[in-house]
Amino acid sequence: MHDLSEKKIIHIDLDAFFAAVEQRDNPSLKGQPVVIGGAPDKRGVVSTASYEARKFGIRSAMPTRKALLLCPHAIFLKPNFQKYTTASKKIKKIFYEITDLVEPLSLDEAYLDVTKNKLKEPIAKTIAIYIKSRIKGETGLTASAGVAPLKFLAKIASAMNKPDGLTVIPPSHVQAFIDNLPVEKLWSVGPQSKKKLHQFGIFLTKDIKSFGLTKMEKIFGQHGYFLYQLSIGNDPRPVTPAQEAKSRGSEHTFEKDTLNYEVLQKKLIEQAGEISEELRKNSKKGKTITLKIRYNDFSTITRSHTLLTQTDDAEIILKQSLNLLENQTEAGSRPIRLIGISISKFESENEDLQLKFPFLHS
Ligand code: TTP
Ligand code: MG
Repeated sequence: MHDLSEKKIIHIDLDAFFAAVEQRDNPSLKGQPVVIGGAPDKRGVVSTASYEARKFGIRSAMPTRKALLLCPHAIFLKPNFQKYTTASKKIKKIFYEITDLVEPLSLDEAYLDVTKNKLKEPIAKTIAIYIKSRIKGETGLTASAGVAPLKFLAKIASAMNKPDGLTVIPPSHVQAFIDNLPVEKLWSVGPQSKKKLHQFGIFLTKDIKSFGLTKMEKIFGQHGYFLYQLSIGNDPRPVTPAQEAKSRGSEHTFEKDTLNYEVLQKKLIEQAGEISEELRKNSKKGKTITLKIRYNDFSTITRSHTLLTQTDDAEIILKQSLNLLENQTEAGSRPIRLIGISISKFESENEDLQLKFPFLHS
């Protein structure tokens, strides 16, 4: 195990984020089952549910129709992304006042490495309490925090006492904590890996340890190596500061799968316009245009074209997308569920590459 006194990591995750914002802004929703998501009659899914709604079994990603059956008196609301983004920016600002080593995972979630921090505060728990109270004061929302010397443990810890939780796993408790962790709690273990681990009699993380590195690698390959490292308290992943988005895009899921070529073209016109506007707002230009198509059986393809020069021009983006649609997809003959365009390879990335690999351009 690495020297665990080395690192102090905090994982912050807001509680029932979208629903909490709505309850904050409309007091009549407080204490009520609130569900944020797409409309029940339009194949929408639940984005999130307030803790009151979760008592009825409502969960994220569940069809809204099902949520309605579970709790007919719940209040269903459409998401209001502008509000969520505003709150998200506020919490990020607080994080950066503490350290630049912030790794946001989504609008409401981030890792902070506070081993060294701008507050010069040596006790990570004190920082976590401070962050929670600043978030409450500045956004009116509650957050849960996990404090641990390893990334994966900080994340598990923040989920342990939700909502408004604060859980600390001090270095001296780390190994015992890991030993008794069910394997499915480990970062990177999904339903498939869980099943396979169970088949080998590996249920708790200490079973990975006793299984041994050699056998883990033999059976699970690289993943086995990684899991073994976690089991002995080595999480090699540093908190990695956010990088600027590498692509910009726009996607749309149709209410009904479509065979209609004109409907697809119309959507691409809209999307090319949106992307161009977004690029211009951010003074960005991209070179690679990617069309994404999801057919009605959920199989998904992407097809790309790289231009000779960068662009932010809606017409050029549209022309290339239509070209890809016509020549490289089954549009018109196979029902399509989702269509999207994105653009990547921004100027600065190429400049970076040129600096690193000047021979590429000689
Ligand atoms: P989460 O942090 O996963 O969930 P949460 O904040 O609603 O609840 P918890 O208290 O358990 O942390 O996700 C943050 C927000 O992201 C959530 O409020 C809505 C959105 N979201 C989706 O839109 N779809 C999803 O499938 C999930 C999981 C989240
Ligand atoms: Mg959350």
